[in-house]
Amino acid sequence: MIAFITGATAGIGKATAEVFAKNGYNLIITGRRKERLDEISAYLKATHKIEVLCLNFDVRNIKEVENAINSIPSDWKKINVLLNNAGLAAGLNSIQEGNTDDWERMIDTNIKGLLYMTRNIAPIMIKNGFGHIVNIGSIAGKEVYANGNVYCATKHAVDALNKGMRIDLLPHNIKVTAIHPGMVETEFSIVRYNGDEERAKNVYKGLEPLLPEDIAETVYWVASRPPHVNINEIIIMPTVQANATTTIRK
Ligand code: NDP
Ligand code: 8X3
Repeated sequence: MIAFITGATAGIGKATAEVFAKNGYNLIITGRRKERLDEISAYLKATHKIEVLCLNFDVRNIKEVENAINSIPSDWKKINVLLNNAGLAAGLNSIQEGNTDDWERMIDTNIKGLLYMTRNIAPIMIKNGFGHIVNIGSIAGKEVYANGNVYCATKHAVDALNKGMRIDLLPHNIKVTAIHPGMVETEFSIVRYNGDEERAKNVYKGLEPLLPEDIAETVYWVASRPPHVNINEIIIMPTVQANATTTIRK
């Protein structure tokens, strides 16, 4: 069994790689930080006795995506699961004060990156006659909060694409699932606040957020249902979070 995980150098993608490895999957893992990819690959191979193929590229760059996928050896093309996980929030500003570079990064990564990946992997799955695409959305794809404007829009797009893909891929025996998490403590907030670790820590202060492992277990659970069962989507929250803006803090 083979799982292809984008954004496996940190957070949810990294934790998911480990859960699939623990369950005997061979892995194709991706990210821009090559050193981290190589370290994670060495660790997973040694710990779980699996095979790992590292692909080092930026999901925003269509040529890099195509070259990386064209470079996959044929015995690695029996891809059972694609996890479209690479993504980010950049900034938290009102629409009138938004940074347009941040907008481009979010749109290019969260929407176009996910599309480029799907456009290149879905034909391989169609040829194989099986596959499962799992898209990481967000609670931000289900509701909108102050200053979340563009990030929320990108995750609403993921929600729509998840539904559209399921229809288009239905005749090809390809399952499509979205997982929409609330707060998960990863590098997400450090990236959102442009490296400001103090500000990022405050996001999770006084509450128990989800861990990347919680999402990883969920991804594995949806991918391990019997062939006749597809989980369309899951919204998964910390117990202390009711929606994007309502939490209980100590
Ligand atoms: P992290 O910042 O910890 O991890 C993000 C991963 O995405 C990294 O491996 C990073 O790799 C990769 N990535 C980002 N941009 C690119 C790019 N242009 N090309 C290739 N890879 C890229 O964040 P999370 O694990 O939290 O985020 C994973 C997904 O979960 C995202 O889609 C996010 O929107 C979503 N999410 C997160 C929530 C949270 O609270 N943390 C809640 C809901 C959804 P590298 O930098 O090496 O390229
Ligand atoms: C990440 C969760 O609430 O910061 O997608 O948008 S939130």
